[in-house]
Amino acid sequence: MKKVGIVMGSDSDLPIIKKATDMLDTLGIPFEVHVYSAHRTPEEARDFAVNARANGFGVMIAAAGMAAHLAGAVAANTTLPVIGIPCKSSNLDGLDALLSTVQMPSGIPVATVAINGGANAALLAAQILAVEDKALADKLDAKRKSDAAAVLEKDAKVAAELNQ
Ligand code: RP5
Repeated sequence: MKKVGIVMGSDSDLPIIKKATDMLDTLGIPFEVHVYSAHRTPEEARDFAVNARANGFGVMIAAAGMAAHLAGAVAANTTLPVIGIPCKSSNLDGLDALLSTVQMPSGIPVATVAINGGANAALLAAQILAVEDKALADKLDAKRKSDAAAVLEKDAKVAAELNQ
């Protein structure tokens, strides 16, 4: 299976990335994580993206806060799909990172998930890899079913408690 390449702008983004790596672990998807910044270590971020396809990656996840240019910088240097996670890390509650990540110019797309959306970033990466991987698609189907069952269990509890 192709790996997921994960990069974060700072180790202060780690709690968000942990949500992604936990989900990938659950699904049995291999990944590689790095701390590379679009601003502080631009060469390393660029090299990771430029070499990603040759190094066995199938999709990239990039997480950053504040003036969050990392996902865009990765996307500029690969045609692998890039998923951006805007991180809440400033006085602007993540809105700065959201806009910096999502507002890409035509030609260089970044699939942006919600602010701090680490789990969804991993699930989207899994869904991209599952296009060519039936076993992984089956795992994703099973997860949807068990997630739905958990919600219906909560419905039954709330209904039993509150409905007349
Ligand atoms: C961004 O600035 C990082 O992605 C992080 O979210 C934010 C703050 O970084 P640190 O000052 O905590 O290293 O580049």
